[in-house]
Amino acid sequence: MLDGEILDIAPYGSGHINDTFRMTVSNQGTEKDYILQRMNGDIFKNREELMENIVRVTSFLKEKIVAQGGNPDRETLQIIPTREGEDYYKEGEDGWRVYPFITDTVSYDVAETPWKFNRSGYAFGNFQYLLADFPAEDLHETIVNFHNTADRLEKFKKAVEADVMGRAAEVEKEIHFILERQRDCYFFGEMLERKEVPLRVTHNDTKLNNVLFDKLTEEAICVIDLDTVMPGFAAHDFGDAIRFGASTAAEDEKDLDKVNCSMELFEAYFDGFMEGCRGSLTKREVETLPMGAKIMTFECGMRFLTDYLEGDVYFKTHYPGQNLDRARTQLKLVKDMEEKWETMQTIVKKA
Ligand code: ADP
Ligand code: GN1
Ligand code: MG
Repeated sequence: MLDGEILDIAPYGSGHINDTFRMTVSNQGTEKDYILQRMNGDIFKNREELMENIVRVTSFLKEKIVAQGGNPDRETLQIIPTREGEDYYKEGEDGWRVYPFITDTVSYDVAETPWKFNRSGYAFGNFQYLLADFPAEDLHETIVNFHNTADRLEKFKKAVEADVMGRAAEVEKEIHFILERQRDCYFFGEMLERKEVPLRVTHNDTKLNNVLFDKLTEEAICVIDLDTVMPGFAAHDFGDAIRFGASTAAEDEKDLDKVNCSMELFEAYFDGFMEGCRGSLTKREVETLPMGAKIMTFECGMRFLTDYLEGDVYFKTHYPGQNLDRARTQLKLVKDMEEKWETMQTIVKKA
């Protein structure tokens, strides 16, 4: 519940899913900022369950952070309940939530230095470490089959088949590239069946702009965007971060010559992630980290292309064809990772 007068509400951040606003409230002469968010109801069908997850996870994190002598007001999100004591405000099909705005922080769309990327790796590794004994069975699956790559492949094939926008012919090369590599989509599912890797509580959307950096210390202090915290693979959290942050260009760069996976950034993130996980990953999990990077990038490319074929109904776009540009950068990154496979293996063997 917030008392006071709303002075300003302005769009904020560059997320692809929710509508995010920075809201300034004045109360008895003091101004305070909040993050006001409309959850995307097309994507998150069950906001009740989603918010239950977030409240559980953030309460758990708060206790851990306090126990370790940290500052929970800066190191975790915390939901501000409504006047009625609900976790969020329901307005028809919409759901709105409010978090305190964590002041003097910044989130990056590009890793400015390997060191900053290293710290984001630490933050996501630490996030997973802190949640290692969270009761995973308490979590709802907010998006079913979110990182089930085999299921993403099926959905992609259906979109190609249906071709509702008549765009398939234009992207024949990209379709071919994906189909040539479809075997990879089963990698983690098969590993799980053979019980070679465990399911952990993971973030599942570890891109660089989902962590807040302290402007003063330049440390990555708070993992945000908790909509997809669910049981998953450590290598997926590692891989999704590499996909976005180790790229030498923007996610929608048109000039593919500029798009490469930087091994310097890969190594920086690997070191930070391992530090944050504090030895909790098994040997096999560490071995699968490069595959996590390749598969998360491949899956994301497939998702962007699926959305392009379906008429841009999932990811927010700011110009026509943006999802195709995004898909192309991801597929270029996959190709580049294949060429740098040995280097990635050498880096993870350090551990
Ligand atoms: P989306 O799901 O659309 O990506 P996010 O939850 O990631 O939405 O929020 C979008 C952006 O808003 C983030 O990248 C970050 O820059 C900013 N942001 C979100 N929560 C906070 C917060 N509590 N304090 C400060 N900035 C925030
Ligand atoms: C979305 O919400 P945001 O912008 O942090 C998406 C991720 C994709 C990413 C691609 C819930 O992340 O899975 O990897 O875009 N989130 C959801 O940039 O689908
Ligand atoms: Mg986000």
